[in-house]
This record gives sequence, structure tokens and C-alpha cells, in this order.
Amino acid sequence: MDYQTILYSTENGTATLTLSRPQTLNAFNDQMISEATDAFKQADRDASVRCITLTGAGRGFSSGQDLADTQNRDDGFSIGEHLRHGYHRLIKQMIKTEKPIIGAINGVAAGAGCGVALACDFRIASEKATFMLAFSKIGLIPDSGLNWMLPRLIGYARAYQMALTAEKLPASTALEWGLVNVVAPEVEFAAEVQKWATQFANGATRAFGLTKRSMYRSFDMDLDEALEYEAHIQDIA
Ligand code: T3D
Repeated sequence: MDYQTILYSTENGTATLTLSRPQTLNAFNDQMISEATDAFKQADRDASVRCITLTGAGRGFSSGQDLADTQNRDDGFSIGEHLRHGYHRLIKQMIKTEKPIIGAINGVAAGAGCGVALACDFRIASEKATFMLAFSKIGLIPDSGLNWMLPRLIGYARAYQMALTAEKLPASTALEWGLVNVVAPEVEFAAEVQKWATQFANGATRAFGLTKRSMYRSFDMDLDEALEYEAHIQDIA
């Protein structure tokens, strides 16, 4: 597939998807949303891919929705429809991809860029990375799954604080709050990502995928249902 807004490559069982609009800190335009969704689908289907890494080109991970694009919208434009046809498909594709997705957060992850970072399964942040719910600065509420994911990860108080302040959360605090799994100094960042990708790509891919499915499903279950679901999935594993 010939992508224009992302880079996609595979090597040694790992697919690397790089958001590549560095002049905008990798802001999402419609094409990038669609190409990223397609690339995750492709990685999910490719049996040789056992782990996926998502990162950003240049100094940002993603600055969220491309604000230049929002200037050209007609009066009747529905943001809700835009979300449904774009970001929702991307986030749902990431969650249903039954392979570990490493978010290699190289720089700022703002707005929907933060939502996409949180849809990854394992986050490695560069010391320079920051997380920011930029939405309230433009009168919006968090979207792209953030209202669902963020309180689950760090609790309501901290999640709501991030929404209210729209301040950049540094990588060190993100680690302390449980928003990321690992923080690496900038010079060691690439090697750290490579180390984890190799470990996951050499692991039990099917079990990793089924675990992801079971954990996400458990969010909607009581204990009895979750135990039963585990037993069912364990038979498959
Ligand atoms: O519309 C819908 O469908 C609803 C969906 C909403 C989802 C959302 O994501 S809403 C939130 C959108 N994102 C933002 O509001 C963040 C806007 N950006 C910023 O606040 C700052 O740029 C950052 C905090 C992310 C980074 O700041 P800094 O100082 O490191 O960089 P900078 O100088 O502000 O930006 C560098 C360049 O990237 C700059 O371009 P230039 O002047 O060098 O030509 C800037 O305009 C551009 N840029 C940054 N963010 C965006 C962007 N261009 C387009 N869209 C952006 N989101």
C-alpha cells in the first residue's frame, strides 16, 4: 500500500507505523486517519507481524486534529460525524488488533494524538514526551476514546485535572501516574523501543492477543462473566 502521510515497514516480526507530517507535529488530517487505520488492519492480517510499534516522525508524536483543516469546514459540518467516520474507526481498529501495539511516544501527544497514544497497549515515552488534553483550549471535550480510557488508566481525579488544565504532563509524571510503562532518556529511546518490540515479537503472539481481548471485554463484565470468559478463552489458547 502506498501511503503518503505515514511510513510503514516490517522487520523481524515487528511492523513500524510512523505518523509522518512532522511540519505539523504529525497532526491528523483525514488522509492520515484513514491510512493509519488501514495500516493497523494490514498489520493485524499479516501473520508475519507479531508486534506493532507506533511512533511519530520529527519532534512530535501527534498534535491531534489538524487545526488548519478545521478552518475550512462548512457551517453544517458535524464534528460528531467526523469522529464517527474517522477517529472511531482508528481507535476501534487498534483495540481489536490482537497483537501488542507499542506506543513509542517520542514527543508531544496532544488532543486526539493523546487518544491514539492511549489506544496503544504498552507505552514507552522519551524523556521529552508530554501528554496534553488540548481540547478545552478550543472549547471541546476530550474525544477519540479519552473519556473512556484515561479515567481507567489514571483515575477520574487526575483525568479530569488533565482535561481542565490542558497542561502538558511531563513523561516523568506520566510514569508516576501509570499513563506510560517506561520512560527512556532520548539517546536510549530507540534502543529501548527495539528491546521491547523484539521481546514481544518473540513471545506468545496468540496468547498476547487473546489476553488483550479478554482484558478489554472484562471492562463490561461482572466477576462471574469474566471468569467464564477466561475459561472459554483459555480453551482457545
Ligand atoms: O475536529 C474534530 O474532528 C474533532 C476532533 C478533535 C480532536 C483534537 O485533537 S482537538 C485538539 C487539536 N490539537 C490541539 O489543539 C493542539 C494544538 N497544538 C498545540 O497546542 C501546540 O502546537 C503543541 C502543544 C502540540 C506543541 O507546541 P510547540 O510549541 O512544541 O510547537 P508549535 O510551535 O506550537 O507547533 C509547531 C508547528 O506545528 C507549528 O507550525 P509552524 O508555525 O512551524 O508552521 C504549528 O502551527 C503546527 N501545529 C501544531 N499543532 C497543530 C499544528 N498544525 C495543525 N494542527 C495542529 N493540531
